[in-house]
Amino acid sequence: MSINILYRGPRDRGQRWQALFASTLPEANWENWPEVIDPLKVDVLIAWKLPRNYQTDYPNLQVIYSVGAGVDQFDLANIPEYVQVVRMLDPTITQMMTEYILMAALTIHRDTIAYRNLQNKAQWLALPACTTAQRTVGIMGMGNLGQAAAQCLKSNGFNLLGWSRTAKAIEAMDCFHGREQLEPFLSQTDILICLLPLTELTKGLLNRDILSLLPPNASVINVGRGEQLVVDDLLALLDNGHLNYAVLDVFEQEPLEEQHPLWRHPKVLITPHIAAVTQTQSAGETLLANMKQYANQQPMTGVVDRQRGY
Ligand code: NDP
Ligand code: OXD
Repeated sequence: MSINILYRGPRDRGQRWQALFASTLPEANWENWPEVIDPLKVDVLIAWKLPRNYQTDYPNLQVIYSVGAGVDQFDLANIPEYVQVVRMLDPTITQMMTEYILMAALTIHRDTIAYRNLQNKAQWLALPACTTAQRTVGIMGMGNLGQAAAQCLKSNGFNLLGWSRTAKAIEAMDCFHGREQLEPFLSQTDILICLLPLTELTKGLLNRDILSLLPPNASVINVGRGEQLVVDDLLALLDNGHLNYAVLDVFEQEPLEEQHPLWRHPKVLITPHIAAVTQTQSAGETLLANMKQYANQQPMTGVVDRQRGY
């Protein structure tokens, strides 16, 4: 069947994807927002942020496609149930996230933040060290990205634990699930990684009570969403010595305001939401494969479960 795609986002990306579709999926008509010839014909909207009045402007919309892996930037409750919400399940996003997590875990494991502080004071001081086999990494969110990160960390010698909503059996690691298994998961975790989607259940999850269940000198990596971590609680636990380091890529308010105490905290490494950045070529191919499925009336990959919210 023919499909009418409307893309909203950086123009150069839109033009590259338009050219890719023109050469490989001619039954797709591609338009770059806000230039729309017939709004009634739009059936697929591809965007990170949706245009303000999209429900009324494009009343025949069937698919909303996120250019990223997350969909929390959409107000899911206001998207009609019959509209399929799809997220970008792209191997390059997985690879970049895995690289970032390895970098962050090794930064913590080898005390890079402390050595940077010592270097700033020209101080030669060797800190106690251990091997990755003596360090346990706990991953919250054992989905697409969490499982890939676990494999990579495992191959670098770390002990691995996972925590998810439903039970999982994954080779060579212990998996926990649900609120009732959060305590045994956290109490054995030296480096906690948050890779959860943002939902009503995960908002504010990493608060003082939960983070206090980590053993003394544990550290936190947040690559999920800023709203999952209560920053004041994290700062309190870093300052009272319970937690060692934090590597943070996502924040409740982005960009992080200039005066925020996190920027200059000696136990914190900040990156500006770059753990995994959608790459135009690879994401274009992923999108194309999924749109072919849609045009052939086959199920697409990455369709969000509206009840779960991810
Ligand atoms: P998936 O949907 O594949 O996996 C989500 C995982 O989280 C699943 O294991 C799920 O459990 C678990 N989960 C969800 N809700 C809960 C809950 N209430 N309690 C316990 N576990 C829960 O997502 P991805 O791995 O693809 O992506 C995860 C998130 O990473 C994205 O939503 C996004 O927020 C973030 N992200 C950040 C990026 C960055 O640059 N910082 C880049 C890309 C993504 P179950 O398996 O049981 O369903
Ligand atoms: C994503 C992100 O969800 O970049 O893809 O955070």
